[in-house]
Amino acid sequence: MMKGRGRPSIRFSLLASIVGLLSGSLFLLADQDEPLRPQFHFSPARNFMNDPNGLAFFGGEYHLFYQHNPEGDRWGHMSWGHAVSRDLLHWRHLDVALREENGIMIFSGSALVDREDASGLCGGRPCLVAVYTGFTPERQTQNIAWSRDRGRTFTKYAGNPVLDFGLKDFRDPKVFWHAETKRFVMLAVLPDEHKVRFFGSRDLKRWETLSDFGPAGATGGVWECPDLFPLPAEGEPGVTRYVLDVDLNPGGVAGGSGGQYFVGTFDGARFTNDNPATTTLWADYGKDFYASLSFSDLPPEDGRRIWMGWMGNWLYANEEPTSPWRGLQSVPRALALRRLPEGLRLVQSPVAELASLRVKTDPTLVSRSAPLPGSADIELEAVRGAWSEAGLRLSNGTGEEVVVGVAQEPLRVFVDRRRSRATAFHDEYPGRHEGPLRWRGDRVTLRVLFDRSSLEVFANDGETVVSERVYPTRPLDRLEILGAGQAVPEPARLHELRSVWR
Ligand code: DQQ
Repeated sequence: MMKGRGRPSIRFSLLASIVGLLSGSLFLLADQDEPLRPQFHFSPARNFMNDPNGLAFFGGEYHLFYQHNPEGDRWGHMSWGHAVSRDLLHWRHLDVALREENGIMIFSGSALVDREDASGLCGGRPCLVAVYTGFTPERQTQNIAWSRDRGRTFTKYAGNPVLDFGLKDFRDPKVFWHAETKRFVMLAVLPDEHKVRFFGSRDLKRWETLSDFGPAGATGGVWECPDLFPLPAEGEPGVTRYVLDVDLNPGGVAGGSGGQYFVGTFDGARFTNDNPATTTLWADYGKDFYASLSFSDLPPEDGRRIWMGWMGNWLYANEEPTSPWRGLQSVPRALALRRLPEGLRLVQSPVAELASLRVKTDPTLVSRSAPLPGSADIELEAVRGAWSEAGLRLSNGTGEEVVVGVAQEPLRVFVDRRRSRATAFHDEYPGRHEGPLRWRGDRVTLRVLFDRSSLEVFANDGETVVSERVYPTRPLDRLEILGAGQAVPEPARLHELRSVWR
């Protein structure tokens, strides 16, 4: 019986691999079903992954490139892994797009569509151009590579590097087309100087220096992985501001790696901060959200700005207790600016496409406790009252538990993962991480995405986000509402989500 079942699946895998090879893209048919493997998030089939790179939409596909070690499950031999999706949820693994070569590693960067073949590298048709940092221990330079076959293969430009100041630290180029000044703009960081440097180019090959931004905000570690994009203010027609996103390691709000952003204006050459340089704005208050990058070239009719971040932290990224892979990307998040009492602030919400993974139309209503599926989207509200903590306890009957909730005085949203894993794997991992929150009337809302070893908490429709990995030794399969009936008067709504890997 067992034998009979095994054979067709082996045959099917073989056939699928051949089809994959023939179509010019080697994709792996992995089950991706290990106990800690998230089921609606992207993770590599095997080996190490960190930052998202080159996020772009081209030829009907979302492209996700990522920092990848094709040879091992720790950081090293950095290359760009590659996957594509048609819905931002189901990803198909493709072959490594850009490999370490001649002792030069491929560090983080971006990709964009060269629509008019301004680079002359596209053969007269729109093509995908990747812009990345070439790394050697002595030098970091910016480089380009082009693909005329929808990202399946890339050719490194013969004239690389396109930017080289002989600097040891100069990296993470983000490039976009700036229509008003009719040129490409690149931003890259001078990490130790806490500066973002802007460059302009008409052909992606020759770049002139435009301006510097920084130091400002948080400077407790090196600056990495910048991004810049315009965002409309919710409910304020005609009001748009630029968001400059800069990651910081260490010195993040929860310790180690973390993401901050600035709100301001950009005239095509210079970014001007709306806030004093002493203001620090955090993109996420959890310990596992870093190097976020937004998609380039989304269709104008889509109208969204969407980013993903690496759910990891350099304090323990190489020790995460998962196998045969390490590293996770966050759920794609749609971004907006919302006017809060303190000013315009970034808000994030999981892309609407996520709802298509709901197993049933109606949510399970959880009044006190319920079984917890491995992948779930949970919504609840807490009301002001005489209580100190309310929210959700996720547990597995072994004493391992994670608490996600709201605490009063001061009002905070938190994830407490101190008791989430019986066997220690790193001193920096256990902890309780929290972000500020405000009452909206007498209520706060929580939306919690749980995915086996991942938690993303969106409070008040994304005004405060807390992203954390958890590594229970047995699946967290029980859910309890803390403060049920009083602090949380209505049942929580739980949507079970189906796997994107099967
Ligand atoms: N990771 C890359 C660098 C970047 C850092 C190397 C951020 O390009 O600065 O893997 O996580």
